[in-house]
Amino acid sequence: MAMAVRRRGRILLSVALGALVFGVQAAQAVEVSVSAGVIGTTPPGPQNPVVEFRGLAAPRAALTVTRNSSTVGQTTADDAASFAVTASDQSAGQYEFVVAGKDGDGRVLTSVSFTLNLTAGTTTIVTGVFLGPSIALDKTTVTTSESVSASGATAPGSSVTVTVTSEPKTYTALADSNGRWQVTIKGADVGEGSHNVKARAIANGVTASAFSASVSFSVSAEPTPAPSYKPSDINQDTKVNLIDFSIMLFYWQQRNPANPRVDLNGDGIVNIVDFSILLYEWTG
Ligand SMILES: [Ca+2]
Ligand SMILES: [Ca+2]
Repeated sequence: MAMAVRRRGRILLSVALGALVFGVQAAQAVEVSVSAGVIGTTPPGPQNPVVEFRGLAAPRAALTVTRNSSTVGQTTADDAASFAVTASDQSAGQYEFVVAGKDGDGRVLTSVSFTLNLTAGTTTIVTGVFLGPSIALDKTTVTTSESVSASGATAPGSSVTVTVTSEPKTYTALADSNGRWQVTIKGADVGEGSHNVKARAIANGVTASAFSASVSFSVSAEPTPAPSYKPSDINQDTKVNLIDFSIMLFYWQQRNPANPRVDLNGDGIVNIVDFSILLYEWTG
């Protein structure tokens, strides 16, 4: 593949020496392949090697490139989430580069890292860099009748797959023109327990992002409503019958009975008034 590169005011016709494949060391050890062209230079000389990272993040994402943990480049992605950032002030050698970023709302995008062996006088272009989507949940605990909303940002138009890894269950969404995506996870669909959620995006049908961070929520059983009993159902077996009547007799004419439920009208004494209420609610 022949390509022209403008560098230091000259146009150099250069030849990519073939697509090299670098493994991406994302936080979740995701394998995302990217291709990089190593461009030959003329004339050879002791010039510093140059490395450029090109890819996608989220619209207006703030991006930082570190080389062995020192910041060597910063840029802001455009409205289409594209970015390109170059590091040139290094001597030849092997370095770990990390491309990190935050979306337009300041939420963390998953960084991607590359270990590159740079040769003097060369330009290495790493393409297809795609930071993982940002992700957040609107709740961390729900019942089986409730839902959790997972949302975040990535490249506009991307297809986003959200996986509840603990179930497993997947949901899909399309990132809108602002890169925002959202899915609703029903508690009943994933069941009771603790669940982990992560997302990844595919742009243009081919370029896969790193995985997002993993976030978690838990689903609990719907609380059972307290059963209601008629006041005369003294033993609370849902019936008003001879059993309740016999309990009442046990406390007959007592003031402030040890079992306060027997004093149906709450007037401090168990008597004929309570008995008439019991008869009124009699179920047999
Ligand atoms: Ca009863
Ligand atoms: Ca009474």
